[in-house]
Amino acid sequence: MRVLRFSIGVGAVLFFALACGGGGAATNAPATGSTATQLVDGELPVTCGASVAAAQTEVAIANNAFDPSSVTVAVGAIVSWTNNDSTDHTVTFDASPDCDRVLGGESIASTFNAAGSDAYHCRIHPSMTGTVVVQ
Ligand SMILES: [Cu+2]
Repeated sequence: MRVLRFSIGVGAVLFFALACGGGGAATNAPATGSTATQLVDGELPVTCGASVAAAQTEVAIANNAFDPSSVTVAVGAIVSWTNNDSTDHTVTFDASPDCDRVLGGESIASTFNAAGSDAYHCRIHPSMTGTVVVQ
């Protein structure tokens, strides 16, 4: 604490800030076993490029439509999209990111990092829309 005592006023403010910071960190510590729902700094609510095999929820793409058009998943869940059409489609989130093309006959998957409602569409066929509700 000697370093902080260059001025009584500044020292008191620093001491107050340190005391508050320590108390806040302790109170805000997540309960044991709970799932973290806060995004890491700079992390998007959706991350593209997850393992299709690891997906817990599957959305089919057929006849220029997402089926089902709305799914509800838990925070941290992986959702896959399988394109059963012969034409390409995209899974593009309205807010971001754009998870790019799903070639005909292929699959992609994304991870949902935060609670909320993530609307998406196909960039090539704007009438194709869907929503992932994350709880
Ligand atoms: Cu499309």
